[in-house]
Amino acid sequence: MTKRALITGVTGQDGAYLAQFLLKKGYEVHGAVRRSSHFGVADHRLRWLGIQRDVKIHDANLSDLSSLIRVVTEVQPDEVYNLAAQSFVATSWRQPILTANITAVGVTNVLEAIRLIKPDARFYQASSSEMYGLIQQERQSESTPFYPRSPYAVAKLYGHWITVNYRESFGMHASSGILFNHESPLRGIEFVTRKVTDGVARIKLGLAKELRLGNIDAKRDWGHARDYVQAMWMMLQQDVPDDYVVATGITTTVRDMCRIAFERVGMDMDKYLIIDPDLFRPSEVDVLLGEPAKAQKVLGWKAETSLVDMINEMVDADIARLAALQVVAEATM
Ligand code: G4F
Repeated sequence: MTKRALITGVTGQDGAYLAQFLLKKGYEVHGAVRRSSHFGVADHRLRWLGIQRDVKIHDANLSDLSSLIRVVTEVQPDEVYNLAAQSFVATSWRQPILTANITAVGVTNVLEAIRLIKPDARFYQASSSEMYGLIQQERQSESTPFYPRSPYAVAKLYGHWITVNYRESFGMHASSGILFNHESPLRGIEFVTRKVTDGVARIKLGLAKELRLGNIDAKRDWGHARDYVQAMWMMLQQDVPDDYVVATGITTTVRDMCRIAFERVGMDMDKYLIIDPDLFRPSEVDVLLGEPAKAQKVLGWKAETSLVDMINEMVDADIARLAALQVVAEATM
């Protein structure tokens, strides 16, 4: 029997990689997508991976329970992956209520739709290492206490605990993946790795003269999104639902990540990097470092891609993308 998966946030970085991974496994893949007047733009990641015709798109919104009930009724999924969120930390201070409605309460809406219509469906919640915030242990594992530092992290913490609660209250197969930062050429331009690789590519091609960043002393545990979506699927293949940290176990400063990107194109970072105080956050998560031992032991999962390989892949992709745009612009002049 062909398995059916429903992915909220299928047009995002993780949604696109997960859809590709599940299609390769023979799944029928459905995506719940918030209606937008920009859909031709919104599905660009599915197009990049060449799977836009293979994913069945449904119109739904995480803040509208009735739309989720309709989609779950139509799809009758075996597995539901809740990846949709207002996921940019910096925006969460400017739109805290929207962030709470989507990133926190939206999780309950998805869980309710499943509980009412297809209670045997397996559920994955995209939890976040941002929940550790002001870290309480040097390496963060499933048992490390949380201390969120942004409206986004507070909302994610709600989503995490409501997932645990539905598992314990209703016996649902609901798992939460506490994913540390994960990036790729499909990462949104607002996140620091992609901002850096796009910026370096622009400087290399003569399209920009500088790169402005905020707190480059922050440290993150960065892995590749393509590796991380596999852990999501592995969680839902377990007999018993549970929570898992997904990380590389290595932490690096934004400064050093940036240096790797400049080194890829043979340029000196110090000539182009400008620190902009406006890009600092009201409260910062200074350092994150994951302990992925449980995921490795129980799921057999391990991060495969090094930070250097990932940043090189991203810089190369941004150079290719921008060079192609330049060719089109010149041809139409
Ligand atoms: O790339 P970031 O915006 O990612 P952040 O805030 O760590 O959150 C990401 O990872 C989380 C998992 O831990 C996800 F839950 C979340 O949805 C998102 O995917 O920023 C990383 C660090 C921060 O410390 C930030 O202050 O980079 C620092 N930074 C310095 N200059 C910058 C910049 N971040 C951005 N976005 N832009 C800058 O110019």
